[in-house]
Amino acid sequence: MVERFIPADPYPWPYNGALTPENTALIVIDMQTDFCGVGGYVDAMGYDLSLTRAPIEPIKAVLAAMRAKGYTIIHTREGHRPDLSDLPANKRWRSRRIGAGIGDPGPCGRILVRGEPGWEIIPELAPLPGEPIIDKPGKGSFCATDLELILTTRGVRNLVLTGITTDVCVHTTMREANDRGFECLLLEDCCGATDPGNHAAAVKMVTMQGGVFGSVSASPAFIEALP
Ligand code: C5J
Repeated sequence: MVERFIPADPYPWPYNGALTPENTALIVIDMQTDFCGVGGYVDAMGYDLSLTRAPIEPIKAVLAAMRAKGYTIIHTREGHRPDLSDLPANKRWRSRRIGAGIGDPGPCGRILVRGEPGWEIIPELAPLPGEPIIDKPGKGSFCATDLELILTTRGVRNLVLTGITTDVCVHTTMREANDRGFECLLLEDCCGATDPGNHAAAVKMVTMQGGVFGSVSASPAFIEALP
């Protein structure tokens, strides 16, 4: 096997140099109107949308590069069934405390409810036919989904993580994946958080302990080195 690495911090990724379109997938997490669009969940909470919109263009570039080379592309969406039977009472209660009640009506339809306009992936990063979309009720992409089954069925061992928000759904997914033995790379400019300090801290956390959850790179270096 020819070893291939992406320049990354704290180690060139993946750890074993086994990087091919067959064993590696891009995961684009929750690039939905509810998290980065006017009138969505994050907007209703009063956070700065420019922070969660910042990764759109870098993700677009990574998507194009990985699609062109035949890598697996997977999208996720956070959302709940219309009857809210998969919405924990405490999650709803907390969201209502800050004026963005999950399941309540808003300018983009019912907040974080499957099938509503706000729940859709933004048009700029729309999935192509055949790209799996994982619908998840929680923050992690492995909880109550078939993501792990899809990855193992395809022989995927390496995950490139992008999306929003860095400190919540991206981090939870990265931790879940790492605990399952997947080799993870976070692309820092392809993520965004509702607070710049939280983004920076979430990125830094990954680099501790020799790469406690994997390694960190950025889209220009990643695209340049992608085999
Ligand atoms: C949040 C997410 N922040 N996609 N969800 O509630 O990170």
